[in-house]
Amino acid sequence: MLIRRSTDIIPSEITPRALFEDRRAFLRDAGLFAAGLAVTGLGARAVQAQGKPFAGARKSPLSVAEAATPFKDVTTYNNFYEFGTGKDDPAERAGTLKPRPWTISVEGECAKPKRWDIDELMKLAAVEERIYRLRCVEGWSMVIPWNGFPLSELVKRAEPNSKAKYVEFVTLSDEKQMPGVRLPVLDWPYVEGLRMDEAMHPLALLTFGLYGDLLPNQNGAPVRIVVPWKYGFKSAKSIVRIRFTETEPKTAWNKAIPSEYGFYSNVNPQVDHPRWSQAKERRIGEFGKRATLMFNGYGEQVASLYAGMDLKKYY
Ligand SMILES: Nc1nc2c(c(=O)[nH]1)N[C@H]1C(S)=C(S)[C@@H](COP(=O)(O)O)O[C@H]1N2
Ligand SMILES: [Mo]
Repeated sequence: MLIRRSTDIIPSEITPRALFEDRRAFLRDAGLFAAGLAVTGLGARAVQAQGKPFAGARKSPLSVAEAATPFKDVTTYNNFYEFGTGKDDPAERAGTLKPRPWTISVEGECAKPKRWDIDELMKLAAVEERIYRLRCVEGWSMVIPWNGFPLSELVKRAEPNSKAKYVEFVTLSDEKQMPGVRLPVLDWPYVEGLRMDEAMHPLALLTFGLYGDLLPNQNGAPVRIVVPWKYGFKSAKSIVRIRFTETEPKTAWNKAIPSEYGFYSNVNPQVDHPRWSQAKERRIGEFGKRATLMFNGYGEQVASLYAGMDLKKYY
């Protein structure tokens, strides 16, 4: 997204990556083999308890039946500007983020505000495996097996009042842990938001993990949201505050470039970004392009949220 001219946009970064896929597949299989040996030595449950807290998570029927993007790509090709604007910056630099101890404050227009400890919050509801498409506004996509539970579970506990029309999400902004926030790339902290009915939609996921394990720092540890029918930037990482508001939250990308990034930011192949088409996307790890789907393919579930709205105006 950025502050980048359209001539700078990517494919050169992506194509060579695909050439490494074979080697990655080999390394992955080798990893599975090693895990197999560990199971014999320690017992499956011990291995699971040691490394992968969500390995046994219930598989959600809301998952897509598409091949997941390799773990390596999911965890090394990231946008997390608090750690720099390069795709490999987050994986290289997010080691300074400390995901424990961590609290997340739920506040604003509600009867039961509360500061949650992350480990207490993770036990609030059953963590599922949800395999979702993620479509970045830049024109690439992935398929990611997330671990989390519906955001609505947390929202309900707070008992939002009748003034609560929107939900705001705020990311940590600490220059000791996040070198990128020393630069005025965005007006930190990173802020995102949803309308209340969007936040209550069963697809909106409060996310603690991916691929059965706790979220890697670069993917937004220890807790983020994932809103699969919207462009990826709506899915704020490493959040410390959730606030119910009467007015539409001022989101970071909308403040930075309002003509390019609206509040809604639903994936929409018919509404182009001012600097490029949104009709197609490149699935990371694949050659060629695929058609981008309305609402990222979740139209059957979410289109009714926007009935009667002009989606060119509310981009
Ligand atoms: N706090 C914060 N959240 C963020 C971002 C960011 O820069 N900062 N980038 C967004 C963008 S543009 C995308 S595409 C997704 C990428 O998520 P992933 O790296 O887990 O695939 O995170 C989103 N959440
Ligand atoms: Mo993105």
